[in-house]
Amino acid sequence: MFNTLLNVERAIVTDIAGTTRDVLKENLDWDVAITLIDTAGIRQGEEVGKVEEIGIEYSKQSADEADLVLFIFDSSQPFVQEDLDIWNFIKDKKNIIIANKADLPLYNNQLPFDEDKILHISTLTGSGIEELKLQIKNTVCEFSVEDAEFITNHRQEECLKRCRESLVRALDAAKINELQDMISIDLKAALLALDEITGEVITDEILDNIFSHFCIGK
Ligand SMILES: Nc1nc2c(ncn2[C@@H]2O[C@H](COP(=O)(O)OP(=O)(O)OP(=O)(O)O)[C@@H](O)[C@H]2O)c(=O)[nH]1
Ligand SMILES: [Mg+2]
Repeated sequence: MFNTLLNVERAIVTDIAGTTRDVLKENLDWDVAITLIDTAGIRQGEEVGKVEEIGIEYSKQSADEADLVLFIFDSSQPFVQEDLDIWNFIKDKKNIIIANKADLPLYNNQLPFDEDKILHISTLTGSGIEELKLQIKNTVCEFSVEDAEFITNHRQEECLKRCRESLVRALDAAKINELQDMISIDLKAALLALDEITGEVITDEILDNIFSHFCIGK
């Protein structure tokens, strides 16, 4: 699924359970910026070794931190306790329920969610993938409206404008193959402008600005 969404063979795929161990992260630019993370499947048993166990721990952390979890199960196989445990672990997070391997005969499972919530797809044939991409994009767009922190004052607006100007300069410089050092000056200026909003650097100017707007008592 990771490879299909990225359109590139990035993750190793085999028919051996426990193939993915490390956390793989890639950025997608589908009009909105998305970081896609692939992690180890969460499972138990004697065959789970030390390395996979660490991978599973990372999986749980990643699921905890993610804004959206893609819950993928194999619709051609019985939905077992292990699947149910993973579902229970993520069900309170924003999620998309994906039944993969739609190219194979459907196993008649009792599932803990409504049939109309399931998106049937096949990474093999590509069926349902466009619909999945749309759902991911729509969910992410909802976040940006619901969860966005809006700029709250004129100083922040000025910082963002300066950031934009620096980025445009950097882009123009890159287009004419300007020296990297020159481009990086503008990129750094863009970062500094953002840092003034996030509070990572405090310049004298910010302090002057704050002091000119607020009366700070002794
Ligand atoms: N028939 C069919 N096989 C698929 C499909 N998607 C994946 N597979 C096969 O399922 C197997 C497991 O795929 P992986 O992508 O490695 O699965 P995973 O969930 O990442 O597995 P782990 O990394 O081991 O946790 C491979 O043999 C794939 O070729 C599909 O849509 N249809
Ligand atoms: Mg994998």
